[in-house]
Amino acid sequence: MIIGTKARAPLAHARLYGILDLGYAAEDSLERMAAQLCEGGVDIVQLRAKGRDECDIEDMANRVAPIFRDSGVPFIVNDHPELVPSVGADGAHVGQDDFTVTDARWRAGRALAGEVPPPIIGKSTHSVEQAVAAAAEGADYIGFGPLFPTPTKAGRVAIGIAEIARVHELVSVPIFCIGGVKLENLDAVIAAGARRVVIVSGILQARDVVAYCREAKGRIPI
Ligand code: 3NM
Repeated sequence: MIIGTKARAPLAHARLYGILDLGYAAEDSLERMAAQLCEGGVDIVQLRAKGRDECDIEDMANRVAPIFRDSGVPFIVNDHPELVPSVGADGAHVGQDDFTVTDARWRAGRALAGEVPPPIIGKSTHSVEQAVAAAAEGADYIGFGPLFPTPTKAGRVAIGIAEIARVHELVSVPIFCIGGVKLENLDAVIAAGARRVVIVSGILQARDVVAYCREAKGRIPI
């Protein structure tokens, strides 16, 4: 297992977070989609495969990890921090009902403690209070949303964009605004104070994934 040094590009400068979500990306297209996300300029990427067996997720992660590593794009595994060492990922993302940040970090780093940079641990948050708590818990970054209703996370109440400015005042770790973000509403999300976004279905359902990523990234101020 090799951890590429380029994959440690600072999270602090990340603006566009892409997710390789099996709800949209066909399993046999993973390598192609991964390459397109890299070509489009995503700054960080996650593999999200809800409902899939851990061994299948490990296989899929092993297929795409070298692509992200070669492009210097930090690679995050959703929900399964224990896979981080075996697939050579850079970190894991956990939800509110999953592991604590401390537990996720331990699971993600225990096998290689001391040999590689500490894993990046991100956490989903759905309110300003949860965002503050996740930062206090030691999350390296947070997701904040869903801003808008989205089929990618069906059933979760949208929190809107009014709290984006306040969460940026209170939380100093990188905040990735997520949920229903598309090119159509990206300017409004940025005007509300977002500095970083996650776009899932907008990117994965685009006719031209590379162009969509480039357009989105170009609209997020440096
Ligand atoms: N997490 P899309 S919203 C995976 O609010 C995910 O924590 C969310 O997908 C959260 O860009 C979401 O297709 C779905 O709306 C984002």
